Amino acid sequence: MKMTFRWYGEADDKVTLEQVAQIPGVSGVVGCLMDIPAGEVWPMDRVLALKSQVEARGLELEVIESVNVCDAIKAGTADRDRCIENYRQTIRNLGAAGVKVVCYNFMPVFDWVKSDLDYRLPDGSTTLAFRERDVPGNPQDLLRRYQADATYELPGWEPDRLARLEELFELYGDVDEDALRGNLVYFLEAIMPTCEEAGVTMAIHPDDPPYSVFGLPRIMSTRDDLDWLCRAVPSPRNAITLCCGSVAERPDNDLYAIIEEFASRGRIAFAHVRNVCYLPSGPRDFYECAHLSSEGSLDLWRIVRALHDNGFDGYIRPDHGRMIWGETGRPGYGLFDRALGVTYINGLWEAVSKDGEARS
Ligand code: DNO
Repeated sequence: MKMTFRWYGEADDKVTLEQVAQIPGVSGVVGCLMDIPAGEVWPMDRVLALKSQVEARGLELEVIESVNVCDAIKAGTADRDRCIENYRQTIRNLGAAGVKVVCYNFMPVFDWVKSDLDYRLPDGSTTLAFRERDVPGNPQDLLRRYQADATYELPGWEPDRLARLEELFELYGDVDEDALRGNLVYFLEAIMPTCEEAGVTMAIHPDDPPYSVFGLPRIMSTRDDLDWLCRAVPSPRNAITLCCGSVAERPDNDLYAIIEEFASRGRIAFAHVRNVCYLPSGPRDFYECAHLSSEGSLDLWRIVRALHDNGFDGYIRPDHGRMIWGETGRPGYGLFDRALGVTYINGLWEAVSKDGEARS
């Protein structure tokens, strides 16, 4: 297991590489090039510049989150083959720079959806939350809310792309779940030979939340969806980002069983480890609490044990943190609470590994 920390780049992150390097037990950053539009090639010189910046701090750049898949590929429009060719070139460039895992998602139009970016907890910290009754019926309203709240561009909510929201919804007009599945398989089959040559594993992020929002199809929400994907494209380069929060946002998903199954099948390349706290206001309502089990609804010890005991040897990162100790920045991605998350997860990992050794 390698512990990593998501970092958006010098121009896009308040957190510095020096700060990341000072968190104990972090081997590398999960990097990205925020300014390259989905569908375009990540130029080799930019990738190498990022790599040397990260390595100069003694960190590795082995995971990228995300190389976003453009809407032409997701919706299967005439332009998709050109975009897929660009995606292939990006994979070659990343592989040549030593990147091992690329996280991506296949959610139409929006990436994650939350109703609140600064839900206030009794201790004064703020966090992301999802309260169904507070998600506006019109996605434009949600977009406006996000734009008013956020000083930093939110991942997956690129303003230039979302300025064309109506056009995007039209693009997906005829795309139902089956068509979306077909487009995902088309994309993966086209890039797998390149991934195999470049030594890069694609790790799909589950839907967040794991059900349809705004009437758009979603196909990576349940255990059966993950199983379907692994069978449809059997290459070991086709894998999963097991995002505990996203999976558990749907209480009928058996998170621990899903981790056990897909870790033992060798299909989890990357794990986003976090807790959520279900809210009594609705069956799907929750907020993102501190990582500690006692703070929320998930058992982080069981999560870490399920990964460890089923042979997981990929990358972990702590997931969204609260804003604590007066910190401001990109919602979910401050330094302090995520650093606490790293330390806690590393502690659990040490405990389960040493327990395992002591037993054997
Ligand atoms: C949110 C993240 C997602 C994730 C993408 C992967 O904070 O978990 O934006 O990075 O879905 O493509």
